[in-house]
Parts: sequence; structure tokens; C-alpha cells
Amino acid sequence: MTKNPSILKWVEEKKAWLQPDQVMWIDGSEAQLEALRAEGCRTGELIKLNEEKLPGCYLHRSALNDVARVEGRTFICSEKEEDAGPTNNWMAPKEAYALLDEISKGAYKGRTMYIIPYSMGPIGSPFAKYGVEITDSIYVVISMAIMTRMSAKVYDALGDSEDWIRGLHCKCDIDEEKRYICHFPQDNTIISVNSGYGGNVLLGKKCFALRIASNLGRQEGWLAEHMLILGVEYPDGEIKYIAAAFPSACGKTNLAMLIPPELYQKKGFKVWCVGDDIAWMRIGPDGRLWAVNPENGFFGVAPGTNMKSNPNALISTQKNTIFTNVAHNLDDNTVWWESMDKNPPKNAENWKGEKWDCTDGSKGAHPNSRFTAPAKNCPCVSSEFDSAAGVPISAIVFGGRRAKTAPLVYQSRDWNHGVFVGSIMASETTAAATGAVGVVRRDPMAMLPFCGYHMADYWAHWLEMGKKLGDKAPKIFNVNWFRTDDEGHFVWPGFGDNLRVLEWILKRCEGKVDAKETAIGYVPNAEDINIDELADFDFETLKSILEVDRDLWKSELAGINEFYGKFGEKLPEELKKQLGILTEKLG
Ligand code: GTP
Ligand code: SPV
Ligand code: MN
Repeated sequence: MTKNPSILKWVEEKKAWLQPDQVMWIDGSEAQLEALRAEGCRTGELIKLNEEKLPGCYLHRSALNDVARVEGRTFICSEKEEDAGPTNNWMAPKEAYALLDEISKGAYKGRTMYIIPYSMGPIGSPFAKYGVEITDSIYVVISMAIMTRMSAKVYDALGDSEDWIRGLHCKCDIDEEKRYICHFPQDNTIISVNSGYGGNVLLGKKCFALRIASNLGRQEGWLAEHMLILGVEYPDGEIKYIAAAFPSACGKTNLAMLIPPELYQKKGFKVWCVGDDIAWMRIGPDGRLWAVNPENGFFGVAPGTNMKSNPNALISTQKNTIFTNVAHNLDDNTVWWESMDKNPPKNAENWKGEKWDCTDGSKGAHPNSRFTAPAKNCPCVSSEFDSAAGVPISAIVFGGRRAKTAPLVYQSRDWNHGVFVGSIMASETTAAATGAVGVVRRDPMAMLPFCGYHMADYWAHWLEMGKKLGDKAPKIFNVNWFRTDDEGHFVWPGFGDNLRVLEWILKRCEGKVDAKETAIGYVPNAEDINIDELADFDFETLKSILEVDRDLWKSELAGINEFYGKFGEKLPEELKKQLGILTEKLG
């Protein structure tokens, strides 16, 4: 398959250590994948779903103790502890390798070792980075075939180069006490043991495309971000691109695929999806910021996805998709999850594979159940999806889940202030990671669990990028779709109607609309957000969610100060200055 000496050597070493019964070099061919799917069905790892209703689709259940990312067991194993920073778990590389070696010794006995060549970004693109993942999981192989450009062509692109990311995954016994997701930035290596859950084992995704890539981006002068990328097409055919960072399960997939409200559709507006989770952004030859989505598919949250909230996502899952931890409708061998429709199946198994009574109040699907769907399935996939050069970004949007405090939208005064706005982001935790749900925590740039080095150095890198971009820098905004009323209901309708806010954002980028200056930045004049044809939503309600509550923001300051305190000497002067300005403006 390859003559690349560094790959052959590494594979030989791992083979000797892991002792598989068989070795299979994955080439990305449909014939090989089909044989693996059949094998997965035979072992029970996969359940083939109704071929007529869901062609090429499979159901997979992960272990009950293994249903989300495990932030507490995710480590950055940089040489120096200081380089991992206060927001990451750190282990000395020597210690980590010894521990992982012990856990993985002979771990493939009786199993097959699959060797997966894959590219993040279109093969051959200046953005592309290559990886090889070794795994003993068929689920991983067939998921990587959807989520990445998995192909033997990667070996051709690499030639004899040593510039590829090493990834090792061992299911072992799915023992949570021995579960480790370790990153070795200095060795471009990722090792994941004792898990079979997506974010922990599809190593091209968070481990490579964010934690390792953020290190590469810092060294090479670009950004690896937890961002969706979408294009808004105007009635005259012009398309403007936006990149947006929201924490896990806070709306990236939904925004990336939004369907414009009818009023906008009639005018001729369209939205195109370039990516729903990760953006790699570089300064292009024209000095602007250009972005690609390094992934090839969507690993999206299933619950809540329906024909009203996100029809494009739902349609994306109707063929060649893997569903993980959703409910199984035994009557017609299809799948179901909460809020998919109003008719939960009567004869079904829940995500655990137990007989499920939909009337007993228990959940059919796990709150973090997901679909793994090819991007090409998406009805609104951008024509630039495979573009080697990427798309030019006009606006960067940060956002979180905040019941109060953050207004619907505001704009930063300039790039440096925008970096400050990103750095102080806070959001309620979700089921995407194990642990408590609904607790507000700081999640700067939605990268808290994904930045592979010291967060303060990461902010410095952002500030540096701004200097290089100068007046060509995208404008930076913050949004919050999740303000609630006194009864805890979301005030803003969200989903497709978020286009109303994006329109204001893009108008601001072009200097076509005024705004009100407040202590935290520019807030829209309420009459500039289009709420025409919005049922049950009036001007006064809009005003209420655009309001900046001085007292709430003053108490926010305490949280920001505490958070910033963690970074000590490394905190960039510029951010201290920005915090000073905010404090002063709040009075
Ligand atoms: P990851 O894949 O975990 O990175 O998440 P994501 O950011 O892509 O999240 P996703 O779009 O899947 O959203 C997850 C949850 O947010 C679902 O429960 C959605 O229903 C909800 N959601 C998304 N957009 C909106 C919105 O505009 N308003 C409200 N109220 N909820 C939303
Ligand atoms: C997230 O948690 O942000 C995800 C899902 O996108 S995972 O791949 O599990 O990280
Ligand atoms: Mn994500």
C-alpha cells in the first residue's frame, strides 16, 4: 500500500506491541468498506437498518459508560507542563507513553488491526494535513470513511514525507478507569485507549483537527477553530461567508444548515453549508482570512433534529449514515430520537438496547446520540465544499448558551476587542461531554476542551493574526440564541430565524447600518433587526433581548477576573487592557 519508511516503521512497531491476529490496510474502496460493514453486522457492532427507508444506514450502540467526550481524561502531553496551560490536563510524555504502553500491550490479540490513511482537508490542498490512524474498531473505520477523506491517495500525496499525524486507538475493555485520550504535540501523535465513542476515537476530528492542529497553526501562522462555516447568498447572487464558534451542542450544525425564513426565501436569500464543526483559517494571497472545513462529514447531535428545526440535517441522514445511541424502531427497522417527530415508536428499543416504553418518561435516545452523515448528502452543501483555497471570511461570530447577560447580538469595537469577547465567552454545559449539564462555565472561543496548548498563548496568537490581517480582518461579533424568559422559555425563535441576525452582522461588515455603542460593544438599534412575519414576537420583546444589563455585566466582571487570574504572567497585556476598558465603561 505504501513504501513510506516512517509509516512502515511505525506500523511494524505497533503491530509487534499490539499483537493483532490480522492486519488490514484500508484503501477507502467501497468494496472493502462494504465487507467491513457486513463484518460489523456479523459481530453485532452494527445493525443494518431498513434498506428502503434508510439505504446504506446502520445503527451502532457504544458502551453504556462511553457515550461522550471525557474531558477529565483528555491530556496534552507536552514536554513542559507550562505549555499545556491551566485549562488542560497535563501528563509528562514519558510517563504517558509508559502508561499507555502498559494498557495497550497485546491489546489487539484476537482482533484485527486496521490502518487508515486519511486527509483533513481536500487531498492536495495547501490546507490539507494527513494522518494515519490505527484502530481495532470497524465502527471507527466506517465512521472515518464518512468524516474524513479516507483514501490510499493519501500515501501518494505523502510520498516519503514524515509529515503526518500518528493516531493509535485501542478499544481495550472500554474500562473508564483506564480511559485516556492523550496528545503529544511534539511528536504529532495521538493515543486513545478504552473508548469507542466518536469524539474520543475518530482521531481526525477533535484530537487532530483541533488539539494537534491548533499547535501546528500557532507554529505555522494559521488558526484551527471549533467553528462552522456558512455562506449567505444574496438575491443578486453574491455570497458572503461567516465562521462561528459555539460550544459543543450549542447550535453550530443548526446554524450552518439553516433554511431562510419564507420572507427571505421569497426575496432570493440562500444559505450554503461549508462546515458544521471545524474551520482551518489562513491568511490568503489577498491578505484576507480564508477558511476550509477539514472534515468530510457531519457528526451531529440527533435529539432535537427534525423537519422544522433542521430539515437539511435530517435529510442528510437519510442515506449512508451511521446512527449512534438513538432508539431503534423495531416495527420498520428505522431509528428515532426525542423531538424527531411527535410519534415515538411503540415497539422499540432505547439507546441501551432495552425494550423501551415511550410512555414511561424515559428517553429513547441518549441526549448526546449522534448521526455520522456524508457532507455531500446535505441539500445545502456549498459548491466550495471541496475548494482547495477555501472561502473568504467576512465575519467571525462567537456565541454561547446564556439564559441571561449576553444580548442577542453585539459587535466588538475592533479585532483586539473581538479577541477579548471570544476569551470571556461563557456557556451552559451540555451532554456532549460527560459531567454536569447546564452549568455556566468559561469556554473561550468554544475551544476550552480543544485548544492543544496554553490558552493565553492561544489568545496571543489570535492577537498576532489580527496584526497580520490589519484592515482586512473579519469583523468579530457575539450572539446568544438562548436568552430565556421568567418561565425559562427561549425568547428568540432561533434556527432559521437566526438569518435575521446574520443579515444585520453582514450589513455591519459593509458599513450599511448604524449601531448603538454600549459598554460591551455595538448593539443593534432594534429597528434594524428584521422581525417581519415573525409570529408571536414583537418589537418590545426584541428590545428586551438586545438590552445590556449593567448589573449583570458587573457581576460578570468578577467571573472574568477570576478566570483571567488563572493565566498569570502569560495573559496578554492587550487582554488586561480590554478588561480594564470594560470595567471602566461599566462604571
Ligand atoms: P457539536 O456537534 O457538539 O459541536 O454541537 P453543535 O454546536 O453543532 O450543536 P447543534 O447545532 O447540534 O445544536 C445542539 C442543540 O442546540 C440542539 O438541541 C438544538 O435543538 C439546539 N439549538 C440549535 N440552534 C438553536 C437555536 O437557534 N435556538 C435554540 N433555542 N436552540 C437551538
Ligand atoms: C463536540 O462535542 O463538540 C462534538 C462531538 O462535535 S465530538 O466529536 O464527540 O467531540
Ligand atoms: Mn464540536
